[in-house]
Amino acid sequence: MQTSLPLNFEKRAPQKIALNDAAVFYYPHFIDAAESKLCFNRLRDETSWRQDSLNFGGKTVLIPRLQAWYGDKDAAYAYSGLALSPNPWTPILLELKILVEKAADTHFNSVLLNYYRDGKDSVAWHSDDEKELGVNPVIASLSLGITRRFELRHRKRDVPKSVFELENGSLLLMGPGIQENWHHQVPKQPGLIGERINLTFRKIYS
Ligand SMILES: O=C(O)CCC(=O)C(=O)O
Ligand SMILES: [Mn+2]
Repeated sequence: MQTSLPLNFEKRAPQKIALNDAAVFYYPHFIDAAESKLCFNRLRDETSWRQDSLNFGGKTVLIPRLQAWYGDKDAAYAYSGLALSPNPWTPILLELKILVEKAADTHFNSVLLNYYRDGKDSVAWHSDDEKELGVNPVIASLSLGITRRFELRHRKRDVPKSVFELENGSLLLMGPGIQENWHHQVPKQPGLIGERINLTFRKIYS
């Protein structure tokens, strides 16, 4: 494949996130700072961002972030009630996909991009457990831009939340147990200035 970016894959030893019923690994410097900046700028400028909305009891509410869905033609996905058909892969997304596939040791056929314009943007509590992701999916979550808080809340047990920060250039690998046993969110951080793009690489079974 022809590469358009001199991506330097810093495959450092991942940190295991201490959860006894879920496999989650964090690579703090998966992509170095200079390349993360290049990727951020290209993704911000080249992505077909959508401002989607949801209908809550007859009221239309804007989703508090921009989103985009890319992938193989047959990777159709319904996310929060939205039927998204994928845009075709772009060169930079294909490069990033190959990098994260090496770390995750699996193949992905799609990626959901979220663009958080500032601390007022967020994603609410949810788990990525839609049936088209299969049982115990592996999801690889790449973060570019400012650091945002990531919170995990147990779905079944009354245990403390697990809270950590997703830094620029980091990769969070979410494996067996995490979607089944935990919800996650990126909470609003009012007053926080700075943009972030997150990419979650997924495998959709159609
Ligand atoms: O932005 C993030 O770190 C998480 C995004 C997320 O949970 C999702 O797209 O399902
Ligand atoms: Mn999610």
